[in-house]
Amino acid sequence: MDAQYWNDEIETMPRAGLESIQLIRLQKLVKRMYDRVLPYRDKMDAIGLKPEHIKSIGDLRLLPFTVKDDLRDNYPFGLFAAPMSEVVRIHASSGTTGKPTVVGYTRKDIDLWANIVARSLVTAGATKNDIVHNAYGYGLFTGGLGGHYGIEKLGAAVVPASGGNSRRQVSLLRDFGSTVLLSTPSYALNLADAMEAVGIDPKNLSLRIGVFGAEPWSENMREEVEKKLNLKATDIYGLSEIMGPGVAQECQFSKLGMHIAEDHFLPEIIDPETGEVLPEGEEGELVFTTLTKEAFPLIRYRTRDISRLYREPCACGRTLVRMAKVTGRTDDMLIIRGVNVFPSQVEHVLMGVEGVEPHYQIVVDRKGNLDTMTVEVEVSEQFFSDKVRRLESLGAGIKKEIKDYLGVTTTVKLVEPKSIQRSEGKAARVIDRRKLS
Ligand code: DLL
Repeated sequence: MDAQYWNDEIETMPRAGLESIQLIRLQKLVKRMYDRVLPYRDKMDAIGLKPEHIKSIGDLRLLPFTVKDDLRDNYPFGLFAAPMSEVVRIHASSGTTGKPTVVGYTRKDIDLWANIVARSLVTAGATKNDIVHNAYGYGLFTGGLGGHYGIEKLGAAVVPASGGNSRRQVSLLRDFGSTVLLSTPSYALNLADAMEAVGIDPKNLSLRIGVFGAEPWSENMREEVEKKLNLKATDIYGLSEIMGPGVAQECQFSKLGMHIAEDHFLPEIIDPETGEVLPEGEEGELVFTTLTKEAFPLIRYRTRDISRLYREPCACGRTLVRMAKVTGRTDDMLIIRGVNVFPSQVEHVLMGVEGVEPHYQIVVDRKGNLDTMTVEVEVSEQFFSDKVRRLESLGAGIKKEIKDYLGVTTTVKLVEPKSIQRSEGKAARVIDRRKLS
């Protein structure tokens, strides 16, 4: 039988053992940062904190946070904790505003990352016998190369497809008999469209597992993707600042969340307003401390992602804490006439409606002093060609559902199939014209 775990000792370790490993690593990390990263040392000095004050995992909360602006202020390499002569790879995330976020890796970091992604793939149910089609973008984005090294480390065969040229990708999936697909969930849907366009039935492909992440996606979207691609869709989470893909991965048994590679990334959930650590199980902003990275370690990095942590035992036997599916970001919350709206909530409503396709966009604007929100969503071919009255009642139904669920009045625009711009990577769900003017 193929291994169920990549590293069973760590993945199933009793919590007390795991926590003592975390503490030793944390103490070493704090010392490394204090000695080598001047901006972080300044932050610690400003509150009179020395590395030797960290005596327990609970002392983590004494340490100052790191935020995105710290990275920008020290652009590009100012927070690196290793000399450039030891850095062998640089990635960057474009970000929507300002300078990109730049991250670096030593050879050991790259090896660690490959191991963690291999662990993710095994957690998703993949084995060395799989053929893995990697449609995450290759380049500065961490998805492509991060996935690539992990697939090779697992010993599976990697097809480095990157993003784009969906029809060709579909032929490759068919011809090579790929069994695992890595991509953003929105690009997976793109591939499903391309299959339909060229007349390939996913049932005739060999795909069995999807490892989808890099953007938020709802449970309803999972159902859509599973149905359209005839595979089991699992969620993978990560961010460049912490490492890239593989920070957490869903196992085959849990829809309660993704197992965090906690031996390397120590999670906390805080109140985004006050910065206080929240009680176990509560929803808030996810914060990570990297325990083992050399080139670009971070202490208490505020991800802005909203999630919660579960420590209950999992049916898969892993003792690693789980994080709930990310429901949004503290910075993607739209405030529409005073009502807080997360794009993921709109997606939740839309994906529950029959006749609606999983392609949508939220356009926010301001008329006079009033915010307006328009939800543009594609309807299925069959609905679109139907009587106008049926379309109207579909639109009115969606409007009512959104009003009931979110408490905000929207304009719903039903648009033709395939008219909303498709993504090759992360989907752009929101167009905020208020910011543009
Ligand atoms: O998106 C790394 C990655 C690549 C993860 C491939 C998974 C698969 P960044 O470009 O730095 O890194 O973007 C990180 O994307 O803070 C989240 O807001 C979002 N994100 C990543 N994974 C998920 C997920 C990569 N599974 C940002 N669910 C993060 C929801 C996700 N959001």
